[in-house]
Amino acid sequence: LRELGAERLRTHAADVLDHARARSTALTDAVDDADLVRQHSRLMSPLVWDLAHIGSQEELWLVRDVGGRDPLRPDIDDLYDAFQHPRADRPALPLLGPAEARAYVAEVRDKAFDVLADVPLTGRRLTESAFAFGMLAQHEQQHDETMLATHQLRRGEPVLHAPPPPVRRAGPLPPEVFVPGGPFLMGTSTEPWALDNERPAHEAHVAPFFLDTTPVTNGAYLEFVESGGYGERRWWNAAGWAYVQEHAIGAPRFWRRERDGWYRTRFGVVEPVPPDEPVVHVSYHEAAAYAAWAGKRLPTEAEWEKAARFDPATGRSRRYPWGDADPGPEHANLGQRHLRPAAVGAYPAGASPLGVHQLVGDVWEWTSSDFRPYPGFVAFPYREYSEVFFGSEYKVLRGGSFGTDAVAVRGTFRNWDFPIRRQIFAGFRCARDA
Ligand code: AVJ
Ligand code: FE
Repeated sequence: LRELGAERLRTHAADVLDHARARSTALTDAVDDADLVRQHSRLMSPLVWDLAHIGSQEELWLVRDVGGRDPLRPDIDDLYDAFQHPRADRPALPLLGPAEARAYVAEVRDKAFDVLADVPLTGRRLTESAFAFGMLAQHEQQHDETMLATHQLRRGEPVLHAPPPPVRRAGPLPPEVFVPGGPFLMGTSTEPWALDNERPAHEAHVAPFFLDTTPVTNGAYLEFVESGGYGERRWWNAAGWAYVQEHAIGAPRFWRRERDGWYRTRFGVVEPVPPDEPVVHVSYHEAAAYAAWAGKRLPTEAEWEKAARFDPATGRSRRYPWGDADPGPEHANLGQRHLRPAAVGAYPAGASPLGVHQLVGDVWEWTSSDFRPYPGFVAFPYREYSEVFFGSEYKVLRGGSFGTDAVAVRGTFRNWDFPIRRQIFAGFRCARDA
């Protein structure tokens, strides 16, 4: 950021905020007002809540905190505080309506741009203020991914459209890649927009292991389904077994068996399950059960990160599997450019030095790790961003999905969710000890 200089930094911050807002607008303009205020699933907020929450956080963190400006709507702080109201209760709140929410986020954005134009971007303020703008762009993009997941849960005619992802370009790939044991640098102390939970950089050790070259495909997962894997107790941990029994789960979310094969619903389109695409919409428990059935296990997040970032030629950890360059369309399926994961082998330019493919983009990948702080963790700017979630309740997911924007994913980026969640764009790959 220091290298960019204050003026280019202002332009860059404005660009990523504009990019996020164009996406939020597209996701909320795609449906009518009745649909915006409806709760499509108890797991999700009405889309109109996400929209006004994006504005509310921007008001709190940029307009009031960074800018020191007067509050615009102090009366609605509580409505859009995610800790005050669980998702299931949000439709009953006296929320801003669609027109009010749109006007509110526009007004906040005007003020945030005033702040961006004035804020001193020098010395210590440079890192802190620039971070705040990057954090808000990431926050909005994370809610955009959540809104995309809400779209996937909504019933009705398709309203979102995008070109298909690239097809397989890589030649034949080995099923697994060997990852050497020993130390590597995990996390970051230098990535300017890294969130608190990605910091600080520290040495981590892994034992030598094998990692799947690509995420597990629908075709491979179907073998587990068809061989009766969901009904065999031995592949499941106690919580996972209870969960699939109670909810009568026998396949990934959004799959349905017809007389002539398996179909899935994807943003309102019903289509045959494509065998070469990474499986998506599986819980941690399903991922772990598949891995056990396959004679493997899920990778830890340290293993995932070593495979994604470690360059054996230099001993250095890269920003991304392909190097230090920001993600381009040739590297990874990100940013809702496509409305589905790409077939395995579609991104040879995005492979890591060890030859692991599609670590970034396509599907979030479940790891076996609980969400915990790195040694030396310091919460900032708020304990509520990460710290309150640390513990054994949440599992870490890595790498981002087709619905994740490039600003909100890195080789160090950590996402987390409950091990039963399936509405997120999550898949997995397997590992085994060497
Ligand atoms: C990092 C995706 C788990 O959506 O709960 C959004 C991101 N934090 N608003 C979430 C987030 C505050 C967070 N995840
Ligand atoms: Fe939020």
